Amino acid sequence: MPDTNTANREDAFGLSLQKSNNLVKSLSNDLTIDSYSSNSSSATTTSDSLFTNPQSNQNPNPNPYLTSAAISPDFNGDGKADKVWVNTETGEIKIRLMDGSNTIEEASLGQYDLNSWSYKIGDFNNDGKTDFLLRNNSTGENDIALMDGTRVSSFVKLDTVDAGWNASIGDFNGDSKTDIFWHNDTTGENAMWTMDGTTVVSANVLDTTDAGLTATIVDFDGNGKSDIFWRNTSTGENSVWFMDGAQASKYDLQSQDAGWDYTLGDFNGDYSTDILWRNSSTGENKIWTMNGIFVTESTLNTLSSDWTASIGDFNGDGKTDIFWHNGTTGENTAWLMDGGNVSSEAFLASNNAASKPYLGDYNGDGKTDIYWRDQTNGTDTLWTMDGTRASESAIADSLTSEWYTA
Ligand SMILES: [Ca+2]
Ligand SMILES: [Ca+2]
Ligand SMILES: [Ca+2]
Ligand SMILES: [Ca+2]
Repeated sequence: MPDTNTANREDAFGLSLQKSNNLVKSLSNDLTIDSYSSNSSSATTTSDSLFTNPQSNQNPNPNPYLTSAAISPDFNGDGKADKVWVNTETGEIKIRLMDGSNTIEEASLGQYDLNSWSYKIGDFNNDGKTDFLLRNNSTGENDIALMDGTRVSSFVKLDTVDAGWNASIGDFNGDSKTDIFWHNDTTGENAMWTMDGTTVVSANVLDTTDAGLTATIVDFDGNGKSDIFWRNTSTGENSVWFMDGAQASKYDLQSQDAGWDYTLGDFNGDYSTDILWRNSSTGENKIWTMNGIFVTESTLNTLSSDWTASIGDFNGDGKTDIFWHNGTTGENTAWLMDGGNVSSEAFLASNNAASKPYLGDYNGDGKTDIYWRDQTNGTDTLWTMDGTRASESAIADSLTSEWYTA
């Protein structure tokens, strides 16, 4: 799942999550607690599942991680990545439908108090058009906005979930409709809402996890049902819950010490989530190619801590590639990946070191492009990618510097 670390994006927006010790009020109906079988030997339950084909859309890239409207914003379902913008002074949220470097339509979703409201994207009704989950981290309110282009086709208030709970999106039962996983960072409590459009079909309480674990939504066995990757960022311990709806099969994974951060991708194109590990102090990089709980580790070249990795697929072969930007020198390099090996590496033109790359397929040709945001003066550019070749065009109507994007 390329660049889905929404927590980081929200921090960039100043949409910080407010933590509290409040107890959950509204999750306790329809209580189903799984029997806990730690590290049981029933691995076959996960590897036998068939891959569920996602909602087909107009983007030719074969990999659902790169084309799914639940993961990459595409509000009109034309296979071209769109953009969400947040004005940090007024709280206005705006979406722009993109066609390459051109904005074909723009609309405001209104103004929100960014101290309390945050959003996640998903596709709750599986129409191939990105929707929003809006959450107020102070009051616990939750709203779903189903989108049809720049128009909100349906807006529904869901039950309130107390502050302290964080929502993650995934598709845990493989019906291609986004579900909501809830985790309370303070108490370690977990719950899941299985969704059908704007309806909560079932609300289940899951087992409580130890404090200090971070949940990331993955699909390590590639069966089209999202799984939960748990990492203890202090001890470096890792584990996974393979999900089938609200049923969790739990396994430990090998540890990776606390100095390592991770980015998700699918480097061998088998639709199972892989992990790019980066040690930001030593600059070391490695890939875990995942097949269920089986890890194949490959060591990549070391790059100094000035370099930041982003994930895309620049040659459109369904295998995610790695784009590196040097935040000190402005240098850029792309690694085309074949599993844990770099099949092609090229230095690209340097640009403004402070510019930030936002990856998406803005022209819908199946190859990930790079939107460069210059936050200081709002002169943005698009690099249309074809493998390791980049063609630059100006974004005609860049937004002013108080606007931030994801
Ligand atoms: Ca679009
Ligand atoms: Ca939708
Ligand atoms: Ca590729
Ligand atoms: Ca493209």
